[in-house]
Amino acid sequence: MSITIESIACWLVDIPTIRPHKLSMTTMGCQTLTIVRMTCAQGVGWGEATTIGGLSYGSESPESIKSAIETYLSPLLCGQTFSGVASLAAKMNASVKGNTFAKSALETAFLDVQGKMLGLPVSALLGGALTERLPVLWTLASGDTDKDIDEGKRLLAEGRHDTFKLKIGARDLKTDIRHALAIKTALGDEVSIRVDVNQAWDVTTAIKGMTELQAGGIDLVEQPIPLWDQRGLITLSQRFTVPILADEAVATAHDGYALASGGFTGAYALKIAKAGGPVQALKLAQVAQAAGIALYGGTLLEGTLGTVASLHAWSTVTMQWGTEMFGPLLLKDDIVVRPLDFSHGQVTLPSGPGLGVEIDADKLRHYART
Ligand code: MUC
Ligand code: MG
Repeated sequence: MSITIESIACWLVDIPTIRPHKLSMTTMGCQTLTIVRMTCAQGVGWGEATTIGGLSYGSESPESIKSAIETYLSPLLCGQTFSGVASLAAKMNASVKGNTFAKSALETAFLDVQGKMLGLPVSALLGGALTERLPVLWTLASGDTDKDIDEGKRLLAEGRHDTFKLKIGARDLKTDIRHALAIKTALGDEVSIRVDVNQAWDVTTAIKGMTELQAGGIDLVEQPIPLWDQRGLITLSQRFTVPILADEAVATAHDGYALASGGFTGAYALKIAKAGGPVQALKLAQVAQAAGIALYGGTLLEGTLGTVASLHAWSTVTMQWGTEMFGPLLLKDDIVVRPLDFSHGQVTLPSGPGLGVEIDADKLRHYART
């Protein structure tokens, strides 16, 4: 049952987005996927580590992820035999601090090998899927209110999504509130609208902003203040009835425990890259469940490979706030043979051993940086 890692290859894959995607800290016109192929004595597995806007979102860039893997993690792991993800994570954590994005790609690739070897989907290795179809919202983030309304109406009419997230925080508060409430009014009462501020406000601005968003019927406010301000996030969560979704503030089970024991109420956004892989992300889910905090399946706008790795994990827990695993739909192309099935506000978890994803070697070659 043990797996011996023989070699690890890594590529930076640049894929344009279907339109500019505007967040509080950057506007994306292209997404860079860091793709990993792990060759083991027992078979080959694939993983992905993806962030947003170079170093503008998190502390690892696509280039630093590749460098951490090639310079430190690959020499550490190659030639070694592991009984499972626990010993793999222990080995990585003993010699490499942080770098959870890089570790996430490697944990994913290892799970892919293990699943293929055992003839089981990765979800089965993580406890077993509760569902094969997971809810998926869409983010309206063209940077223009009218364009966002048109896009939202089109996706509703097509039946593709019924829940939307808006990216705010780049502009002044009044403009952002006008933008969010105009979209809420245009799309109607039945449609759930959430906002993600990506840490752009201070507590004073958040109190003003959340008062108006709550009165205007916004359903969820994601990471309104900086990730370091745990006390502020707890206070806001207790002051408003509109719930707070902690994202950047909760990467690991330790963060989840600190916020919950401090009195936070609301929900946690799980992301495999923040935690160091699908198994590590589920440790945060367990802390949330123990504390009565709701869950949400988060993305860093990964391609199909990273999205599917997340879906296998998310399928094993109840996501009270659904998921945002729409990354592949924001990309003009991908590096897989079969795209995911997105329809009726949901995505289907691939079946088959491992991740259940087949890599298109020609597309990988075409989009990989040289
Ligand atoms: C984030 O902060 O949640 C998820 C969806 C989206 O549009 O951006 C990401 C990042
Ligand atoms: Mg977020």
